[in-house]
Amino acid sequence: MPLNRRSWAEPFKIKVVEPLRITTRQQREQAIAEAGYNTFLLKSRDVYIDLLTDSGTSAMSDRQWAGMMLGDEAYAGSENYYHLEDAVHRYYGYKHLIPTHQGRGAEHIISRVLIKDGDVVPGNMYFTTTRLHQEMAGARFADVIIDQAHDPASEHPFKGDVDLDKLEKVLQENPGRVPYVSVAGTVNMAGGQPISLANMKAVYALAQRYGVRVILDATRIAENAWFIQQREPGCQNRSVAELVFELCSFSDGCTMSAKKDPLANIGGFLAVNDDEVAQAARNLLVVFEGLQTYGGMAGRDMEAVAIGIGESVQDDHIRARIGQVLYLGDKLRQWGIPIVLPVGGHGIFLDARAFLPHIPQTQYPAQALAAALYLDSGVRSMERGIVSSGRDPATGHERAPKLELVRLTIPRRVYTQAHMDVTAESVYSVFEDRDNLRGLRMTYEPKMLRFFQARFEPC
Ligand code: PM9
Repeated sequence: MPLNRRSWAEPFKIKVVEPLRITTRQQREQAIAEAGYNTFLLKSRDVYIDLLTDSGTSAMSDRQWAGMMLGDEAYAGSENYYHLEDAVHRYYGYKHLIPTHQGRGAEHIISRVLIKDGDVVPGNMYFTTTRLHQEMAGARFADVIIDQAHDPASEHPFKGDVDLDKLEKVLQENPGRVPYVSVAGTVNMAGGQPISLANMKAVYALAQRYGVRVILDATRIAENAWFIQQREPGCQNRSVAELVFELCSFSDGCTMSAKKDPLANIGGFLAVNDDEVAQAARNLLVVFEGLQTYGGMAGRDMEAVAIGIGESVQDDHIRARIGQVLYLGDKLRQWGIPIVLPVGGHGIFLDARAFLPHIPQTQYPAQALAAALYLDSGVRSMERGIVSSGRDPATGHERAPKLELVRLTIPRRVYTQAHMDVTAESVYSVFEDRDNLRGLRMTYEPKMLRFFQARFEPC
């Protein structure tokens, strides 16, 4: 029989390996109980396949490792800072680079520079650290993402799009009180869903009409560009690098966690075009992060980020990276497991409401599902629902998001197709046993970003 199938494979081969430890069910029962049923509190040595996050967990390339040996650890004016500045100019196009230790360092600085008490920041769905820094600087976040983003079953191709009517309403109702529009590429909390190029352009034009800046969260912008190449009419023959550059051109600056797209284990930056904003940001940088030419990074880390940025926008890389996520998603979908559709860029998001309809949101179904998956196989995932959403600072009430999700996040260039198979089989096995799962009660609740350290026990 003629074989007309053509598979894709990763555009790399493996040079260094790290052994994994497989635990028994009994060991996992003890580990998750000691961790207060919070996967963030597990020890990594008790985890088999770690899908907690794609943040800082990438495998670096041989070129990045070689670059680390060229770290210029000068306090001021490190050579690697200038390499990173070149990469930021070349691939994203912004004028000023303000290096930070990671993404939230950049969010802290830009929020303090631009936000005044009582301001409103509209954005395409919140992200935990981004919104918290906006709130701590005195603003209220207003969600202006399209409604489909809140529906796990909607197959809209660009669920990260901003609803322009919602945005215009916020701009009209709050004259002089909107410091910037906060736009994210591949919206994390919506399931890694992209914003279209046309929408990004329209948001920028609308914001400009009101004299308001646009600040892009460029953390996963290369993944966003790949979806545009695949789905947006007229973009099929454009490279991911070109699309990334154009997306950034519809903003006045960006925050970046270099731990995601740029394939580094630590690092981040703020990049802006405005000279005065850059100056104010550098003034705060030296107080909270470090000198203007290293922020929070060692020279060697800046080099790894500079090289990683170039690798992150290569079409072959992104095709394989998202291809692996799609592979896992297809398997789960074929088996009837409820996941957020379409499959996003950095992971599979299980729809815990549909998975565990008998557990009310007040008993943290996504948190319970993440714990159950760990118990089944040692696969570590993350809650992205009511626990992550936290409490409204004005009322003190829990914010109950429509999306109650468990994220299986795929680190870049780390796991193989076989790891995806093992993961899918474990999800299936938990799905079969779903009627026996119980909810959780919170026994310790930290004040801020509670999902990182909260503790639970079974109801
Ligand atoms: N994201 C993630 O696992 C790391 C920890 S928060 C649970 O998804 C966006 C879109 C992110 C993000 C981090 C940050 C902050 C900003 N924007 O972690 O501070 O996904 O480098 O970046 C995490 P840093």
